[in-house]
Amino acid sequence: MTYVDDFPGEARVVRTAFAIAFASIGLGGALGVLQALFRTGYSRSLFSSVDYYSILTAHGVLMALVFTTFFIVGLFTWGVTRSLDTGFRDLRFTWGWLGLMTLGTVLAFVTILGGIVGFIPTHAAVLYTFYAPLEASPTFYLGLALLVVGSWGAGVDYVLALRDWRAQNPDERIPLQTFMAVATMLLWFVCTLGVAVEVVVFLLPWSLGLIPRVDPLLTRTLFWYFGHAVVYFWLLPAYFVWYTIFPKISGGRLFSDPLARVVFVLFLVLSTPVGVHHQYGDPGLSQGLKFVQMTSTYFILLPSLLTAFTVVASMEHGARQRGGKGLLKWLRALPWENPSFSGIALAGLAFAASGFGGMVNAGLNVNALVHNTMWVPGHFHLTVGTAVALTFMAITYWLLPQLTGKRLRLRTLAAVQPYLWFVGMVFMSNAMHRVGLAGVPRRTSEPQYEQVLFNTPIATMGELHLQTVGGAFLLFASLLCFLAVVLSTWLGERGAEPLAVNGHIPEALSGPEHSPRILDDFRVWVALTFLLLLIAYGPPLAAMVQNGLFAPGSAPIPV
Ligand code: HAS
Ligand code: CU
Repeated sequence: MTYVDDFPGEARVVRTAFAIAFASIGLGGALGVLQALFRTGYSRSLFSSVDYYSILTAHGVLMALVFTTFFIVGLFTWGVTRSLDTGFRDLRFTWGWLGLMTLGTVLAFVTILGGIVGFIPTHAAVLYTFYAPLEASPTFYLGLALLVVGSWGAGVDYVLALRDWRAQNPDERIPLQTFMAVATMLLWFVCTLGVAVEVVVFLLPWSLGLIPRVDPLLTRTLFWYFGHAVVYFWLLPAYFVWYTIFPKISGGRLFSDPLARVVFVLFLVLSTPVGVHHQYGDPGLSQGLKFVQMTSTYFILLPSLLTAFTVVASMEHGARQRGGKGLLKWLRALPWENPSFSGIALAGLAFAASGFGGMVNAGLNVNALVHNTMWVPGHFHLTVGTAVALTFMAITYWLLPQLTGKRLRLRTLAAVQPYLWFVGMVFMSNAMHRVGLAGVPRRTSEPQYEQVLFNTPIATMGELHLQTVGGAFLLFASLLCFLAVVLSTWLGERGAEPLAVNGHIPEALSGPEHSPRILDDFRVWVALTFLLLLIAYGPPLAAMVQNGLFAPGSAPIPV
């Protein structure tokens, strides 16, 4: 039986979440092309320099916050109910949180739109990293708050489903997919606390005029408490796919289930006490604090390095099952024509490169070279924009037949789509990294400061701009292919015969019985997480609050 027949109600929830995710990536992607044309100087007449910031905010919010969150709650809804083999307690609650997320998204989007069209009296040109002193209309903050609160509801649904399952299976180990979904949502609860306080206590009352001012240093620190960990809220669902589905698509089995659990626990514990690595340039924080959080940032490389070895080993196992031989020749035995496979493998390659970029960013001294330059957007278009987004698109091809009962259509388009994305992104992100090294700033509509010459060691600025725009068009073409495949499959007829899709996921080579049971005790890991947070964030936050909650006594802090 396919998933849609076993869990028709949950399948509808997943499809709705995916539909909103895909609408956002379509719209956000189109704005991305405009962004590239404007920033490179190819078409400065598209819109005004002022509108640039609203468009950039819309692009960032739609891609990084809306597309990701909706896809993730859909993916985990599928994974939890499938792996526990049980539906949610009450689907009215489920539709409630999805509705809240949708309402929040519409509110935030319309508020941003108000900055571009005259007849909506709102604005939110504050970028997707929304901290003071940039101020948006209250509805922007309210919308994002609803999006986050709605996503908490998803976490509640997963935890309740796990509880029910536990009551019936007291001695069994938590199925891996549910373990991963719950660990990720716990990380999400912990890190969104920062942004919730930032929005509810400070930004919303401030934009409503209830309090006259806020402390930019405090709100920025609360934002980055959330702003780093959120990247692992995006990455872990991709890892969920890499660990639990990708080995099967490669033709084999996961190497080690215990290691996958250890990786997710490490992310839960270590993801949040590192946010200060986004504030190395911040004069309000001490050098010692920056040094400590740099060190913990280097610890958080560990679970990704473990992942690289395990996922590639599982892939090699798959290739050898398919008859692959030799030191590297086995790579040829992999199903490169299957877009679910190629998309994830290419996403992994992009992540290997951008992980090294992350190590560069993380160095307290080297960061000064790249901070606030185009290097950083280059970094995150490879991480969230490829490792995560391409994985989500690739696995959609595998999930859609299970969610709709319909055969995947336009297979040739699907097969070329991941390659188009990868090539487009190689051009665009490579050019972004390189112009960043030459000093081109990010977050500005006027990068061509008068009398400033940006020197590129290799290639001219013109060539790099061409690569950016060419890459952006390839990415957009890839996106259109993706959307065409999804739409055509979705709108297609369901055949008379039930579709025989095999959603079964084989056991890992080394199963959960090879790991200690304490790994499944989330109470221990959440307690440890809060202990580390207290050490990492307790002293600086206490000092800021002591300095005056809303009106700091120190001199104005430059931004
Ligand atoms: Fe980052 C800035 C450091 C990972 C996203 N990052 C950003 C921003 C975003 C972002 C959005 O320390 C900008 C925020 C803004 O707007 O200002 N980042 C890191 C580090 C890591 C890292 C150390 N980032 C991510 C991930 C993201 C993401 C993941 C999204 C999903 N980042 C920074 C720093 C900054 C920063 C500073 C601030 C910069 C500044 O100055 O503003 C690490 O987690 C990376 C670890 C990764 C690895 C790679 C392992 C390789 C694997 C691939 C396996 C291969 C396979 C395929 C499976 C060690 C797992 C094989 C295929 C074959 C064919 C063989
Ligand atoms: Cu970070």
